[in-house]
Amino acid sequence: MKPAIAPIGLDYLADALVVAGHDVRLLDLCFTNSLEDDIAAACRSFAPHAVGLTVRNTDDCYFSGQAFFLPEIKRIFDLLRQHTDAPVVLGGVGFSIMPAAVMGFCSADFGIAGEGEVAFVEFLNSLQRRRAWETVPNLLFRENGVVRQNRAEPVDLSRLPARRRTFVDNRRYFAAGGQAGFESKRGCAMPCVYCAEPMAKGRVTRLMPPAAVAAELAALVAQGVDHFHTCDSEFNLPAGHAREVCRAIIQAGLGEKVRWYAYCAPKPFDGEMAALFKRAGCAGIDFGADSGNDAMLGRLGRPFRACDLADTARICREHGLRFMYDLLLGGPGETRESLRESITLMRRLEPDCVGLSIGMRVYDGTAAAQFVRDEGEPEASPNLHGATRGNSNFLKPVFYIAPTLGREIVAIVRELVAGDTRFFLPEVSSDNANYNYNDNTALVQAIAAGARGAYWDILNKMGKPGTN
Ligand code: B12
Repeated sequence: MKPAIAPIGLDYLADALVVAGHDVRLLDLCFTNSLEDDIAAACRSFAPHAVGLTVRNTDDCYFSGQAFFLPEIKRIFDLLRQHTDAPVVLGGVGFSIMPAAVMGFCSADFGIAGEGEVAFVEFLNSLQRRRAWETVPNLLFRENGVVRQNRAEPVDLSRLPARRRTFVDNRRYFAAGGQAGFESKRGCAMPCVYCAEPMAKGRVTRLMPPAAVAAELAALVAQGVDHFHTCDSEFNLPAGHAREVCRAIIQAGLGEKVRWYAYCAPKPFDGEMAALFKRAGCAGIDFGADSGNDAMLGRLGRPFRACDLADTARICREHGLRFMYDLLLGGPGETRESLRESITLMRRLEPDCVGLSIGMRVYDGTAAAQFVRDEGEPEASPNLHGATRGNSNFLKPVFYIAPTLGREIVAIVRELVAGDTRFFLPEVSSDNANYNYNDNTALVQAIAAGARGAYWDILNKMGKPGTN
């Protein structure tokens, strides 16, 4: 994927494994020239007792891209199998959204769904001591050919070892990707009907101690990295913790040294929070707005309304925070009128830019998947687009678009946007300056030339949104 995003899941995992006494090597295939050579060399020189393989993304979740990455990941998995007899364990957020289906696709024997810090250590310990692994939390394994999944055990983040973040070459990723990630919590209890994150991260929110978040940022600053993006589902939920994290960053003297961007829910958000964000180095916010139509917001399970979006715009402007809205267009009940309402509201609120995602990526286990199945046989549904055949578990990218709009939605949205350059249109342009952050040439070039920060802000400053 380009720009290259550092695999912080592996950085965190490696720290936990080392503290537990394991000898760890990271084989980072992101910048490889030959998968086969690098895998063969690593298996030969290190001779691992186990291999963990992270699956961050199964696909790009982008209607006009529909890139599906699992075939390439399966190739990596197969190469590992060729070069080592050690068990290969799948993990990562993409894996954790649909663990049994990804295990099936890769013909894998083991997987760990959700957080790896405790479960992977327990799995390795049981291998080492030749104990049975059947009780390891979060583990998926095969029994008589059938995939079994153990209970999930949420990790108490305050008990994790300090995050030193030294396994990944964060400096190199920063040069190629223009930002690094950090987490302040895990889990999301929001009821958004389409979202897979509660399945992958759990519905119970668990918090990192604020001082530990600041210490992690300081460790990255020492590595020459000073632009960040939050890796929480929503940074401002719960609001009290977001404030505490900001205070810890300020107290650590980092507020002037770092610039960070956050995914935030439009509510709760107030002037006090915005002021703290700003003092702690926040450079911009991406609000998951989804729609400007209240009925659509209700159907999507969002607990705020269009008037709350107006508040976020005013507050961000008052506090000098750059901001954007992400819209998810085409969900159940969407009409030309609700589309018009959303685009008109965006124009009126004048954010720095607006991201347009067309079609709702359907994930098994979500309320949206249930809704799609209730409408009838998914394979025969005229409202599903993308991989509709032989994809009953929705593993391959498949998108729902409301029946009154269908594929015409792209043209309708383009017409409504009417050349307003603040909008990222949902299509791919000739120089690839689009809202898909996968394989985005314009972004890669801008970062190589020194641009840093959230991708929407980099594209925005280049004057790229909506130019296609
Ligand atoms: C922040 C974020 C971004 C930021 C990244 C900023 C940064 N510098 O890191 C930005 C905005 C750039 C981004 C972009 C994209 N993103 Co994004 N992103 C996220 C988000 C919110 C956090 C990811 C993260 O780092 N989490 C924190 C780490 C610590 O967690 P983790 O990786 O899951 O690792 C833990 C476990 O999974 C496990 N684990 C991990 N690896 C392994 C390996 C083994 C062996 C084991 C045992 C365990 C294990 O242990 C780790 C520690 O507990 C996730 C959703 C989420 N809540 O996680 C979406 C998410 C990963 N993104 C997603 C997508 C689709 C994208 C894009 C492709 C979108 C697009 N088309 O533009 C791009 C890709 C960009 C690129 N070039 O790589 C999807 C992937 C869905 C899927 N089906 O694969 C997600 C899940 C969002 C969603 N709900 O749809 N993203």
